[in-house]
Amino acid sequence: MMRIPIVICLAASLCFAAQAVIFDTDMGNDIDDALALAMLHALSDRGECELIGVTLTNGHPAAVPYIRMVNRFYGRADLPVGAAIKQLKGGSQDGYMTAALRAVPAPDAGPAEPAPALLRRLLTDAREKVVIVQTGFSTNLAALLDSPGGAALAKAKVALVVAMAGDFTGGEPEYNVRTDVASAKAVFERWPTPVVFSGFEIGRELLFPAASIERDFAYARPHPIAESYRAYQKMPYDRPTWDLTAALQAVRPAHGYFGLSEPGTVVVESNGATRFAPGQGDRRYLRLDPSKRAQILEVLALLASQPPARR
Ligand SMILES: [Ca+2]
Repeated sequence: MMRIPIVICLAASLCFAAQAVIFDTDMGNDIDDALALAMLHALSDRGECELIGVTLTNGHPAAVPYIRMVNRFYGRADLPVGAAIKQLKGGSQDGYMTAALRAVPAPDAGPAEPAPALLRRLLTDAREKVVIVQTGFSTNLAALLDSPGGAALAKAKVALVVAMAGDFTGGEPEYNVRTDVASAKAVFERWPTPVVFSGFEIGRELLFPAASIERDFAYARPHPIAESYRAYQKMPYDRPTWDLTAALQAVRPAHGYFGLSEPGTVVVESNGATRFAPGQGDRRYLRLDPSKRAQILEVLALLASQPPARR
């Protein structure tokens, strides 16, 4: 009589799989993508998620080697990386990648497969539904969505997309949207799963402290993320945490860091402005309670600076 529950518990613990996450990023255009990638490695080390791949929408040639270098630092040298399929105007910058690769050299692992092909493969192979954190342009998700069987695959294998995109208070065309308007329109209006947006107004109100870069990343020198941050702008500077907030919400949706809007639909205007309409639909956007600002910033800094478990 006593044995049965023990066996069930053992089986359950062996079967437990952390939430699989794909990070879709325009790494290199701004520094928050690098901090968000560090967070996803830390959250994977903690068993809170499993980062299963990184897909790029920045077509700069340093982007794939840079992601591989960071993955190697965090003990995941074999993590699949998908290359961007186009170089978008204003979206193919090298804000820090070459500088960081000089500081933290990594072996050249050769060419990477195209990002939409990797997305398709990861989703096809996934046993459970995957969460996609999209912190760049919508190019890859749109390419998957409009490929044969792509919409059905997304519906079957994606639980949620958390996208850093849009502006839900000011209405200005946000960078990730206006850099590839057609793809953003396709994904935000037609993607067949719920989408949660961390709009421009969220990360802008939560500035990553330069002091954390100097203090919390000192356990490794050189540290790829700290070297990237120092190369991106003249220190000291505090940078908005746009992409970090999307990663946090994707992996810890139940922690209540952010409020959520009512559900509705998002329309993308031809200039890249996003317009939210409450009602029918499964799009929501994050809301920030200013009294939680210090708590959220502390969590973001702790996770982004967490030493690798696997080195
Ligand atoms: Ca980004």
